[in-house]
Amino acid sequence: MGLSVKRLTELYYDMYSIRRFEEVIEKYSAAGEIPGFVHLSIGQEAAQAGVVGALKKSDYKFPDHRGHGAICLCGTEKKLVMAEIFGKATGINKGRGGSMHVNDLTCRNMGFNGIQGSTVVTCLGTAFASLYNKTDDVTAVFMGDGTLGEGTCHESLNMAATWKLPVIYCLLNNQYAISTHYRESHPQQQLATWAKGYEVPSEVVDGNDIEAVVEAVEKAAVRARKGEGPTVIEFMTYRWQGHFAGDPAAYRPDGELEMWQDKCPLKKTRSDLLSRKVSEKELKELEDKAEQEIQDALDFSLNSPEPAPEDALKHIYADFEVEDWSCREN
Ligand SMILES: Cc1ncc(C[n+]2csc(CCOP(=O)(O)OP(=O)(O)O)c2C)c(N)n1
Ligand SMILES: [Mg+2]
Repeated sequence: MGLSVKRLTELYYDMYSIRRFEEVIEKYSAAGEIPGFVHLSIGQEAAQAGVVGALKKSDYKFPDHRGHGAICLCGTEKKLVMAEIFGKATGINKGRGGSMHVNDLTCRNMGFNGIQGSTVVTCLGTAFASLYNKTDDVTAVFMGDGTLGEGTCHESLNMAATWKLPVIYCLLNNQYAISTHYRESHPQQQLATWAKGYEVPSEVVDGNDIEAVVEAVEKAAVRARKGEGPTVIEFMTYRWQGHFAGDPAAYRPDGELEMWQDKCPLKKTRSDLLSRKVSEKELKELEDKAEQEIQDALDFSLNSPEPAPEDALKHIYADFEVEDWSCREN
């Protein structure tokens, strides 16, 4: 099938900009400018941009802890996402969320909470809401190979399959859960076969090939919107950095990183576009535009204030401030 040149070019922009976004986050994290743990998604751009790019704005997305890339593409301005990761008052969640808790319900980025396997369950709620309210919004949940070991994944797939809920399980198999290779912690050669026990269709996709990612997600979304239930898609990919920013990843065998860097999703799409007659000049202009967008996001983040100490208890609970707890004492 293949995507149009226009669409592939837009997706290349998305991938390039989230790569630059993450490189900036890596640099400032190393410099101690970003509070807390940061999990980078460099190398996984095709899976992140392809999943979000294949969905509608009103489809629910549940990013995971390694989700900056997907989060940036759900519709929130990148500068608001970056300022959030810097813990600044101007961040989309006013600096209360940080790297792992960026959410923006206006574009149905439903956020993460730091517990692996938790959103695999809570995402059933939005999927059920679509069914109950008869909308055609699907729910896409990101999960890693390691997360699949959580019992919640089985409970979730069991219920989604039984109730034919419109869920797309986006299983990003980046080979490792912290330092453990997936073949050391799962019996399957390919994790997608996990779905067979629940009679749910599943597919293994080259997660570094954006066209393959989009095609698989679109197909799963069509099924889900027709009421045919969930799909599991295993995207084979790799994170170039260690588990968290600063992890030297000493557990990886020699040459493995380089092998995956050869399969860089940006490099592949760039050369596909060149072979489809997009010029070097056009691509360079696009890349410069992305560089500028990320530079602007960085300037905004660095120049933004920290949350004020006197506001520390604000914006933590929905609809009421901590001070309002007094009303519950009676
Ligand atoms: C319930 C739970 N157990 C353990 C952790 C600690 N932890 C955070 S990320 C992670 C590994 C996740 O691996 P994977 O699902 O493959 O995602 P990846 O980090 O590779 O993107 C673990 C064990 C956690 N956050 N929650
Ligand atoms: Mg993993």
